[in-house]
Amino acid sequence: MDARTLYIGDVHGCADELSLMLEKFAFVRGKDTVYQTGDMINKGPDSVGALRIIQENQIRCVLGNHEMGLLHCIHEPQEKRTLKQRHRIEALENIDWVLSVISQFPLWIDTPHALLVHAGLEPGKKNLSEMNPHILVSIRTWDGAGADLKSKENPPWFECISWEKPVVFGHWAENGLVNLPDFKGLDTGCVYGKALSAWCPEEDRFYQVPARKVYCPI
Ligand SMILES: [Mn+2]
Repeated sequence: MDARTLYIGDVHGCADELSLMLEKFAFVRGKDTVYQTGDMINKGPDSVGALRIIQENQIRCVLGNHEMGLLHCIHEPQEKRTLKQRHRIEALENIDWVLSVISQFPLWIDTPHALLVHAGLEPGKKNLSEMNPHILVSIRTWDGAGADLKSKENPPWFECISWEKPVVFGHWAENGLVNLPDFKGLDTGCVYGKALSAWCPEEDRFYQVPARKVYCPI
């Protein structure tokens, strides 16, 4: 079989499902190329285990809002962290190693078949380097200004921009799988008990692994 590519959606510590996904795809290490949409950590059962799988298999991830949030709050004085932030940091054994891994994640990866970004692109901008990093990791809908990134009153961001190649993204579990010719949305809420999803461009096929359980309430 020829070398293939796989883009995997938001993992949130669902290490078992990530392993099963590589099996289901029949991933060949050193031959196939695997990318991931970011939000590898938090909410789920085994963020460190999931990151180990990423490293062992040379999977390339982009930065999600959860990685960006951790990298930001780790530099804040302890007393400035919220209770939720403190709990999430405590849940990550081997925090220094986690930080060293996620600090390598870029905001986007321009891959041969698609542009990979965590949440989406900023409408109205032509160059990625001009786009607001907060928007790249957080956008769901577009209000015309970027003040509100999730109101359902506004259209999805991908109805407000065109790009020269398909865009692969995650971050919007509630919206589920997006399968438009130019936009592939892969967050299908594995950590909420739904499924881990992935897309192979050579086959134009989706792969899914059902969640073993509800790890986190919606
Ligand atoms: Mn996210």
